[in-house]
Amino acid sequence: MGIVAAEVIVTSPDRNFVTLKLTTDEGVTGLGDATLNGRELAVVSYLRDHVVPLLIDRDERNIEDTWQFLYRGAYWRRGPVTMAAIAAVDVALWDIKAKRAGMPLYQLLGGASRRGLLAYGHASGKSLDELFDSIRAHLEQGYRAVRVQTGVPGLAAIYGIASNATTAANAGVRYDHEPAQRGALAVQEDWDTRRYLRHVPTVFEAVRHEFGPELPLLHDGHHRMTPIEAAQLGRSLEPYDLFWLEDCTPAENQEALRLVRQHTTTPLAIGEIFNTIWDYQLIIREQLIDYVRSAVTHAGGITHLKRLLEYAAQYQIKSGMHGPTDVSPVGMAAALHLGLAIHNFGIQEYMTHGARTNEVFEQSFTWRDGYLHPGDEPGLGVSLNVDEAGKYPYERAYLPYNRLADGTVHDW
Ligand code: KDG
Ligand code: MG
Repeated sequence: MGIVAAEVIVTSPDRNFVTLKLTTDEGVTGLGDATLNGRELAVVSYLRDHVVPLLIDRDERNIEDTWQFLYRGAYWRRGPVTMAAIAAVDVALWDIKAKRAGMPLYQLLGGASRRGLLAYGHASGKSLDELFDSIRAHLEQGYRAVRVQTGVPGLAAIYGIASNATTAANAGVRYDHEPAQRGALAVQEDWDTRRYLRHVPTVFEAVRHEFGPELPLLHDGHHRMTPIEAAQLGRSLEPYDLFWLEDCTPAENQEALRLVRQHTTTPLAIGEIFNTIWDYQLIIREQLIDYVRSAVTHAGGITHLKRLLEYAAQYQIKSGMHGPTDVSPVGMAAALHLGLAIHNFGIQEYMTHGARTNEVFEQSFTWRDGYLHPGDEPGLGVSLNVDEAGKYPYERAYLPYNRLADGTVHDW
């Protein structure tokens, strides 16, 4: 028994991805996603320079022990770089274990708790007409739930709007007709919370009027509001029955969510930038949120996210795993296996990867009638075509950032 090789593969077919490939002495391979959008090479170095030397000759069967060894053994704990690196090792070890067992990974996690995973896609438009077209296009593609992001009058470029090619390329919002803009420095976008707070409820009113009461609608506040502004937005959206309001306020200060919760019954989702169970400790215990947004890739892998979701389950809080295109097909596959197995699955974010990405990563998942399923191949069900990956070297790419009208940097 033992790991004989650990390779860190960086490829940029439609955007940058970092993948860890482990090989055992029996020739079994496992893949893990370590992609941290905009800071990819920091994780590459963490893995190559610090983690890989510790993996050679380790017993690949001892997943929990390896997790604890990498987490506690580093002395310096938590943080997105560390946790993405640990996640990649953890997922690769689960992939190996499931392949050796001859089972799809979800079987090792307890088997299927449902037939498939309800998924939501990203509809957006600068104007209402564009937004309606985008929602219709998503419904035609089979989506049964949509996230709604809208332009705000007076703001030239804002998060999540398809017609802004830079946002599309860098923010995980990928549209087939828009090429990735890579190699550029971080692009500035605009923000004005008062304009946004006035406009968004009018958009949801129009969307409900056009598409009726049944369609689950989601919205991402992308960390821009203060707690009292978030409370105001949650309350003003109550008539439109959102599935969730995401990242309504940055929650490094978990207690901020108390204030939001006191004022609104709009369900709250948070945590795509959190990376450990400890980031959620208070907001789960006090039931200040309804959905956990962490991705397997960014929250320490299957081992840690499963633990976190089991903690959440005690408080009737469900999963809503992050799934933009900056989570690689390997990270998505891990999410699908975990989501199929746990009892407290809520919804899965799903944006389709580009054609080149799908050539680099061969995948077994299915997408039918609005539901995802990881497939039944042994392991994760993803293989990496190393020759294809080699055609696309890393290209530096940054997320955008925000400034207010007076030039102040604002949360993006
Ligand atoms: O890398 C940043 C993106 O993953 C993020 O902007 C996407 O907020 C996002 C979402 O909800 O998918
Ligand atoms: Mg988000």
